[in-house]
Amino acid sequence: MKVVHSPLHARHDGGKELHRGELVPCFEMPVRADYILKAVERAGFEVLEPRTFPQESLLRVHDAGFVEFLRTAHDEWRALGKQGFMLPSGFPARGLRRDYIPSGINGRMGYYAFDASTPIVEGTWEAALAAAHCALTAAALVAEGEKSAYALCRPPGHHAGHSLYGGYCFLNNAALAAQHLRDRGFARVAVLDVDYHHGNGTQDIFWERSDVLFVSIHATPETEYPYFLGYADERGAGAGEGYTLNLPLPRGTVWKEYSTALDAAMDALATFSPDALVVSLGVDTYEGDPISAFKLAQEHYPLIGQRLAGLKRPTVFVQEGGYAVDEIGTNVAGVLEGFLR
Ligand code: Q9C
Ligand code: ZN
Repeated sequence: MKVVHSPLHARHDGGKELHRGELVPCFEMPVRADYILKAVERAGFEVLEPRTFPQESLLRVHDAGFVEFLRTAHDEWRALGKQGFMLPSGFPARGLRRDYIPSGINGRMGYYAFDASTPIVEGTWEAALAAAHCALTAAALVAEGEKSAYALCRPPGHHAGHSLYGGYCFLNNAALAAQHLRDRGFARVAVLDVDYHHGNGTQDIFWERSDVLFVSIHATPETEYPYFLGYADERGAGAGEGYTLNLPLPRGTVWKEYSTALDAAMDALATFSPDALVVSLGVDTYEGDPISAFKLAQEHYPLIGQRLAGLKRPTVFVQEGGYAVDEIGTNVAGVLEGFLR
């Protein structure tokens, strides 16, 4: 399996996030990608740099004003004499103007963000764009006939919506890959999201569409981030009604229950019968993850890969979360090797 990776990911570094009431160094750190890269090289996978794509590819899933904000936000910040990471401190919640975009940088940051755990630093745009290009390149490889490809994306993407960033995500890499496959003639595309957290951004982007099925197995938003999306009663709207499937599980979920949910997800995917599959591959379901509470062990990741291979469709893997950095490479390579076995 070909791996697409860019060293530019390291430009997104040096920020802090608001975590349980405290500003702490980001869990989403550059060494994550370095360790995954080592593990896939050790496994013998070929690693390629991403191709570049026109700005229009981003606008297939994202709002133009949002993309422009991400591209220029930190330049504006520095032009005001500020430096270092930028975090929003006010959001358009109930009772406030929700659709007005303030001209000032702090108001605009709050408008486009949905949390204070996703700092923007000087190199964030460069890294996010490179990650998007990794996902688009992996999708292009599959469109050109590869049976599978892995986009080693950092920063991740599945929390980023049409015009919304948060959850360490800026551009939705998996949604871009799915849309690219649609644009290259794959009539039906499915996205399976196995990250610990609900992929609210991907759900948002494809909510009203019947050509892209979104299926997600994640920790219940009753207690887990992102709290305000990912419940089982969310099933899509309009033409997309019935094309979103959420399978929330409680904190403490072990392999037996996870495996049952994975069976249900695979059944839904088989019924939809996609022409291609995109997997939002988070490994923050691991028992050692510092911000998550599922109990999957290393031995379970190859089993997940094997199960995904059973669908027998061209498959693009896109890296999402996973914060137990010492084991992140083994767990990711485990899924990919299990898929190929
Ligand atoms: N108090 C991904 O795995 N922090 N994003 C939550 C809750 C945000 C995770 C803090 C977690 C985002 C791609
Ligand atoms: Zn996650």
